[in-house]
This record gives sequence, structure tokens and C-alpha cells, in this order.
Amino acid sequence: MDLYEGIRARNRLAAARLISLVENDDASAREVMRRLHQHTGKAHIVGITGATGSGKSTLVSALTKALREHSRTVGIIAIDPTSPFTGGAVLGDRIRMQELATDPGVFIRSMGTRGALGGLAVATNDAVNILDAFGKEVIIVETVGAGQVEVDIVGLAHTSIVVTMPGGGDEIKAMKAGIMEIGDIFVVNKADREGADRAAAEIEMMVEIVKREPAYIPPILRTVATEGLGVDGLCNAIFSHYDYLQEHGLLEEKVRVRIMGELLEIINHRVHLSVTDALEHDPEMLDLMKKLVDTREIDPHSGAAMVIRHLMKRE
Ligand SMILES: Nc1nc2c(ncn2[C@@H]2O[C@H](COP(=O)(O)OP(=O)(O)OP(=O)(O)O)[C@@H](O)[C@H]2O)c(=O)[nH]1
Ligand SMILES: [Mg+2]
Repeated sequence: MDLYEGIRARNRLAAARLISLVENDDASAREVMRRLHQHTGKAHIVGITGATGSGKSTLVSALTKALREHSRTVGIIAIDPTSPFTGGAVLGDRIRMQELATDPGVFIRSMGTRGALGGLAVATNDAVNILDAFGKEVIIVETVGAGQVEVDIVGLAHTSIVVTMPGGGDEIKAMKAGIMEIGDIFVVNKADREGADRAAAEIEMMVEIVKREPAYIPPILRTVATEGLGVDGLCNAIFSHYDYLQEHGLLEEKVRVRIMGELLEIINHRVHLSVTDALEHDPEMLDLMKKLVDTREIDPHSGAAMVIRHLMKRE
């Protein structure tokens, strides 16, 4: 099957295959990605991050149902921090999302952090682009916060949603620095539990400290994802944020940041591979390693500079 044609024809198997190829860092995927690029840039990319067990996946399912009611097609990429083989959470997510998976307007893919040979960030960006070229209008990327995975949701999404739950305030505070700055929408899920008011007040305090773009105050919403309560409000907040970005000319900047991020991730990954390869196989580099390790004639800083010069000459 020609994967490019398949994806343009909205063949789900083609999308699934291409995502597997990018996960495996398969060189043949790059040619397809090159051709698909001109068809990307249309989707609204929504990132959902937050405390473990706060109900992100449940919320993604409920949100997807709401988006479908608004006639939007949806792509879901769930980044699972556990191994693709041992992760019980993946199984739970799968069962929960099975209902959605039978809807032709929804495409779901879970990416294991240990599965992606090409670097998870690169594979995730590629998967987003594949679903974008496929024609999905809203692409949701679920990832855990707390720095457990390397994927930086801010660089990836146009709209970033931070999910917490009653009693989860400490975890929010402990999350990667800047989580309050990145949230475009805050959700206190499990609002059926005691302490939702307090959780919302805590977020409000933290949000206030952060200086914002003009005319945008990130909403703090309450949901009960298991019941679908408050989810339509979340859906509307997502649309409103996109309108806000467009009206204030901020979307272009988001797009620029995202592509820049993609570029850097790809460069990092490629440089990493080529340096590792050179240090293990290139005779000149093997000699350099000896001087670093055995005789200690060269220190790591000078060594790194020499490796970079050597690779630049070679490229
Ligand atoms: N009471 C209550 N439970 C909820 C709500 N939303 C989700 N849950 C439950 O919380 C548990 C965790 O939900 P998930 O959706 O797997 O949470 P998650 O944030 O995706 O979890 P990880 O991906 O493992 O970080 C499940 O047992 C859900 O049924 C809610 O609004 N209220
Ligand atoms: Mg989850």
C-alpha cells in the first residue's frame, strides 16, 4: 500500500502503519512524512497533561464524545509512560476507549515511551502530523506531567489543558516548573469528590501570579469525567481558546514554536545517533576516547568540542 495515498484517502490502516514506521525510526517513513507536510497545519492540537490518575484518559474519552457531538473529527495520541508490554494502564485505557474506536470519526493511538526507537518526542510529533494530514480536525495528545516523559506538551499543542483533582495540589506544584504558565485551561476533575473548591482556589492563586498575554484569563473548570459533567464546558473553552489565538494573531507564533521544537528534536536525535556511532566506530574518535579515558590527556569539554569539529568536517 502506498502510505501517502492511503493517508490522503483516510485509510486508517495506512495511518496506523505509518505511525509504527515512525516509532521504529524507519527511513522509509521520512519520505512519506516529506510528502505529507504540505497537508498538515490544519488541525487544532490540544495537549492534556496533569497528575497521574487525575482522570486524563477518562476526560479524553468524554471530551471526544462531546467533540463528536460538535461534528469534529478527532485524533487521540495517548503517551503511556509505562512499557507497552507491561503497562496495565494501557489496557484500562484501551477498554475505556474501545467504544470510541468503533467510530470512524475517531482515531486512537497509544505510544509507549520505550517503544519509540526514534525518540518519543520525534515520533509523537510525526504521529500528530500524520493525523493532521489524515484530516482529523482536533488532535488530542495525553501525556503525564511531573516530568515523567520527555515530551513537552507546550511545544506540541496549540491549547494546553492541565488536569488536577481534589487533593492533587501538591502534585501540581511539584510538576515541571512552568506548568502554570503553560496551562491555557485548567480542569479540576473528580469534582464529585470533596475538596474541589479548594483545588480550584489553589489553582486560581497560582494562575494569578503568572503574567498573561493580554485579554486572556485561563478558565478553571470543574468536571466529573466519569459522568460527562462539565465536559461540554471544556469543549467550549477549547474552541474559545482557539478563537482567541486566531483573533490576536497568536496562532502563527504557536505554529512557529511547534515547528522549531520539531526541528530541534529531530536534530538532537540525529546528532545523538551519529555521535554515538562515531564514538564507537570511527578510528579517529576511538583514539580520542583513549585520550579521554586511558591517558586523561583530554578532558570531556575539549573532547566534545573535538567531536563536534570532526563531525562537521565529515558531514
Ligand atoms: N470519582 C471520579 N473518578 C474518576 C473521575 N474521572 C476519572 N475517574 C477515575 O479515576 C481513575 C483514573 O482515571 P484515568 O482516566 O485512568 O486517569 P489518568 O489521569 O489518565 O491516569 P494515568 O494515565 O495513569 O496518569 C479511574 O478509575 C477513573 O474511573 C471523576 O470525575 N470522578
Ligand atoms: Mg491515562
